[in-house]
Amino acid sequence: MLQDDVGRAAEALRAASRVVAFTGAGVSAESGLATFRGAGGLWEGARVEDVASPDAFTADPVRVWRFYDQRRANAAKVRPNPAHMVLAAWQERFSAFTLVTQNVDGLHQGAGSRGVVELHGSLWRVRCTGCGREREDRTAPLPELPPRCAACGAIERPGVVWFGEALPADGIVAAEAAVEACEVLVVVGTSAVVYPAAGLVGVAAAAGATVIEVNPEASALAHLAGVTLRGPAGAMLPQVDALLVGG
Ligand code: BV8
Ligand code: ZN
Repeated sequence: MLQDDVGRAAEALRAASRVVAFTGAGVSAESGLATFRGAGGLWEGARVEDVASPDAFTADPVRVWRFYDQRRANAAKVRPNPAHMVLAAWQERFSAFTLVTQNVDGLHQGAGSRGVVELHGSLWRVRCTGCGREREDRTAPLPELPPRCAACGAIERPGVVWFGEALPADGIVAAEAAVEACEVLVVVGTSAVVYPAAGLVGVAAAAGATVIEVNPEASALAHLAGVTLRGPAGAMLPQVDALLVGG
């Protein structure tokens, strides 16, 4: 029964001092942002994997930028939901709390989370394909596509990690260290099919952590979860938090 699961999740968390949260697109669903695979993962009839790739960008930078400009405009219009708020509050609740996200929407930071490990980069960062200069840019929509580097004039790309690209080394090292040391890993709103990010769940489980899955559906790694909260994060996480606050 769900209430028992919420109680078991709270019990595991109450006993923990080192906690990691690992999130995917589902944590932003209740803010109004589409997920990748729930929404059929299609954009203009193409699979996201086909648009979010270096080859697609080389072939047609404007088409890829239209995809990201649309997502930036969508993300600029929405606000963090209660799931983001609880995860931000948990940085004070546990002596060691690390938030690792696959998301690029910046909503965790909008909720007050600090030191977020963004494994797949950010919609709000732009990088020059010529000189590599990286900058923060919150303009939505962008005045011209593709944007051009003020320093060298080359076209700029979204500061995200595309399929076939390496994840930021510092991010993956920090994430692996955190999941290896944690007592509880809370996996929120991810289908857990994209690697190497999804590999973090197996690392935590192998290191003996209790894995809590928060997802209305079973992810590909649901079998690793010791506790399952089969519901939307915006409802589930506040229920767990209420039991933590209640002591
Ligand atoms: C790399 C950034 C090598 C851009 C993204 C075959 C097998 C295994 C791996 C591979 C393979 N073939 C290729 C690979 C590698 C590939 C990969 O894993 N492919 C998958 C598709 C099989 N990985 C890569 O290419 C990675 N790079 O391997 O490089 C390398 C190494 C060294 C040197 C050079 C190269 C790069 C992966 C990163 C790709 N970039 N995004 C952008 O966002 O535009 S990935 C993309 O998927 C997003 O970042 C997203 O976050 C991520 C994962 O998706 P989810 O977040 O899980 O979202 P999804 O829609 O899938 O699921 C949503 C979930 O939420 C669902 O479960 C749903 O039930 C749930 N939900 C819905 N509502 C709610 C909810 N949960 C809670 N509450 C709710 N209300
Ligand atoms: Zn440049």
